[in-house]
This record gives sequence, structure tokens and C-alpha cells, in this order.
Amino acid sequence: MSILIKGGTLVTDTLTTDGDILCDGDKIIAIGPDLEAPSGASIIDASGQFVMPGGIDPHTHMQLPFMGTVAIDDFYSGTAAGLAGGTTSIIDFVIPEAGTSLLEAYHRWRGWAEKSAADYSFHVAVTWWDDSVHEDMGTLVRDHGVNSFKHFMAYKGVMMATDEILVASFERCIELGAIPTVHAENGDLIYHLQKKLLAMGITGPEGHPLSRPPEVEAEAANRAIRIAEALGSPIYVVHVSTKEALDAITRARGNGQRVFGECLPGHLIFDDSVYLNTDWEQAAGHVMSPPFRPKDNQRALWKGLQSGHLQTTATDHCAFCNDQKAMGKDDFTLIPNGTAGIEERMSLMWNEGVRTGRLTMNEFVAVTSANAARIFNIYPRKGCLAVGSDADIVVWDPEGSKTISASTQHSKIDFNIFEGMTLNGIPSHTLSRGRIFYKDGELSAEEGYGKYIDRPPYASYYDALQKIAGSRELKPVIRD
Ligand code: URQ
Ligand code: ZN
Ligand code: ZN
Repeated sequence: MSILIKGGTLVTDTLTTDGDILCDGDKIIAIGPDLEAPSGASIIDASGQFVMPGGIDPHTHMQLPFMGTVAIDDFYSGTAAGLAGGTTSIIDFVIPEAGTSLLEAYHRWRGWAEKSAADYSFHVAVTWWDDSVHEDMGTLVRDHGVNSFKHFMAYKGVMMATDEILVASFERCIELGAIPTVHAENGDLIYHLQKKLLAMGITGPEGHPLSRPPEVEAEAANRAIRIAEALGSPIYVVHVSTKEALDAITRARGNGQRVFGECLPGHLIFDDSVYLNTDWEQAAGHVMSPPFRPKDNQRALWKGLQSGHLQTTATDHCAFCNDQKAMGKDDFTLIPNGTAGIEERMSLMWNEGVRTGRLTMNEFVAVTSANAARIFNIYPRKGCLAVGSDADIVVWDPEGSKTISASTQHSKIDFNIFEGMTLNGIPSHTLSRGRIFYKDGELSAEEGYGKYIDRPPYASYYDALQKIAGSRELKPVIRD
């Protein structure tokens, strides 16, 4: 089936130009002015609208078993909600329990994801270490298209990676041509502060940010970046929430180190006053890690996106309903950590970023799609409008608007932390691999349509070194 998107303005991370796009099957097959519609093609009138690569969300947790419950959106409802918001691909996380096989966990998550309505891929978390983990990482890169491994420096006793694990795993990533990613918060410090606050009788959601002050992220971000520097590994820091962590990233990038940073719309919009809400549900609904921060951090994060020291925006979509949040009614450390946002991310970034003049449209495409594709090595198959790219396209109506409400959202969560926000700039059409699944407010997602995205490894460190050494053999100098 072919689709002709006619009369729009094409916007990628590098250019803006008028033109038509012709899709056939999964792919874009032609781009240019005044393209002819093949017979039987359906035509989308994109006049007055922007035609952009579909959004890529590099950080989601569909149906994640976590803190004694399971995130409410499964791979179908979560990716379907994404399509309604202009997001056409996700990179989710395989999180093996410590002591269990990474490969088995990978196959378990692959099974869960088969119902996805849009394309998906996986980062795999390294939550413990022994020779089998070392081997499984090799198998995952070689045979299963995994090129990124996640390390939680928080969640002590659950999935926290100690420095010993970070060092061993980062080294393995270098060997394999994979990129380590980190959730940068000092889990030992958090554990200590949580106990201290509870002992002081602070049991409500207001205890959450107090147990995870900015220093907790700053210390861990700096530590992970320095470990990567010492070993010579690139590193990607997820959900950067503080200016201190951004400073660590900025310093390292200024030094030429391959450090990447991700931020979430929530950390760009909310501040820590949300936890002081006397309505328990309202406050607990915002409990995620790292928490929303004192106001001045938002300005720093926007500057991070504008300066290019932060490259991607994600949602960390990990949705828990009010009754799940209530598990922590008497103890904030038991409130399942996580918030939703996959349907709202693109419109939030357009409304708060482009319409305010903080971001150009090209930067919008970069931070919502292209940069994630480049960093995770799936560009230009994804994140790009080019002949041969997957026909993952969002037709964006800058004049359209929507008011966010739990009553109209597609996610299964029973509240929305962005409730009542009116966002200008919305998708009018979302195409996933050449099929229209969202059209003028109507979602027609299809369970199981999504395909697994294989992500090839980067040239391994040793390949890079050999390239530098050229014909000279890489061996130690023998000195008498
Ligand atoms: O830390 C994460 O990224 C997962 C466990 C989701 N929850 C959260 O609060 N961010
Ligand atoms: Zn995290
Ligand atoms: Zn996460």
C-alpha cells in the first residue's frame, strides 16, 4: 500500500524544506516537489503542517515488575498511547533480577513485547556480575541486536550496580562495541537518608525528594563519567534532573569525552513543590526517581538541550495507578517510583520548547527522534526522512491543540500528572512503517504490529585502536 504525504514542510534535525513524501510498504521511497500519487495510493494533505520523523522514546518501562507491583501500561497500551502522541519507536529495558540470566530475562521481555503496536527495542540492565553475565552480554550484542547496557546506581538491594560491577561491565561494553547507560543516583546514600527521614517521622511523599537531594545524583553522575573516562568508554546518562549532573556532563564533553545526557519533560516542567501537595494522591502521583527538582534546575536543563550537552528527551514511562501508589500510604519508600508521559512528550516539547523559542523545529526533531537514533545506532533507518528510511512519520499540526486529561488519554493509568495543561502543536497523523495508526484524533492501533528493532554494535574499542594503529601490530614493547 502506498501513501503520499503532500504539500507539507519537511523538518528533520538538519533541514527544513517544502516537499512531498511517498511511502510504499514499510519504507520511504521518494521525497521531492510535486510527487505523483501512484494509483490506489492514499493521500494525506499536509499543507500548513510539518512532516517530521516519528518520535523515538529511548526510555520506557512497559509492564515492568517493580516495587511489589507491575507498571499498568503493557507493551500494547503503552506503544498505542505513543502513536497517539507522535512517538513511533520505544527503547524499553530488560531488567533481570540479580542472580538471574540476562538472556532468559531478554527472551521473557521479548515475549511480552510481541503485542506492541509500534516498533521497540531493549537496553539490557546489568544488575549483578559473574562469568555468565559477561558471556550473555556477548551473546546479546552478537545475536540479538542489543548495543546498550543499563546500570542502576540506585535501588540498593534490588538492582543496584556497585562500582565493581560498573567497572567490569563498562569494560565488557568496550570489548563488544556497546554503550553503557546509567541511572545516576547514589543508592547507599538514598538508603541511609530514607531510614533517617522515616525515623524522624517523615513518612509522606515529601520525604521522597528529601531522601534524594541533588547531591545524590551529582555524585553518581560524576563517578560514572570518571569511571568511563578511566576505561575509555562512551556513556549515556538517563533522566538527568539537576544542574550539577549536567555540569559533570558538560565538563566531560568539553574534554572531548563521549558522554551523552537524556532529560524528561517532567523535569523541565515540574519543580519539587509537587511533593508538598496536601492531597496525598497528587503528591504521590509525582513520585519518581530522580524526583522533580528545585526550580532553577529547569532553566539549566533547557540550556543543556539548547547547548547540545543534553541530546535526547525521553519519558521514563512507568505508569502506576493511584491504588498502586497507595502501597506507600504510610511509608514513602514503598510508593512505586514512576510516572507516565509517552502520549504527551512530543506536544510538551513543542509547546514548552518550540513555541517558547527555546528550541528550533530542527532541534525539536533532534531531541525527540534523530539524536536517539544516532546515539543508539539505528540512524538513518529511524529518526530520519530519507529514501530507504522506515516510513515512521508524524504530520504535525502547529495550529492544533489539546487539553491533557486522564479522561481522554490512551494510557491505562487512572490519572495524569499533566492534567489540565493545554498544549498547542499536536500530531494530525502518525505513520508507523508506512501505515496510518493515528488520524485526526482517532487512534486505530493494531496489537502485534510493532517489530523488534535490531541495534548493531559500534566498532569495538579495539577495532578503533587497530584503525589508529593502522598496519602496526598492537603489542607491548619488549624491553631488556
Ligand atoms: O528508575 C527508573 O528509571 C525506573 C525504575 C522507573 N521509575 C522511576 O522512578 N524512574
Ligand atoms: Zn531510572
Ligand atoms: Zn527508567
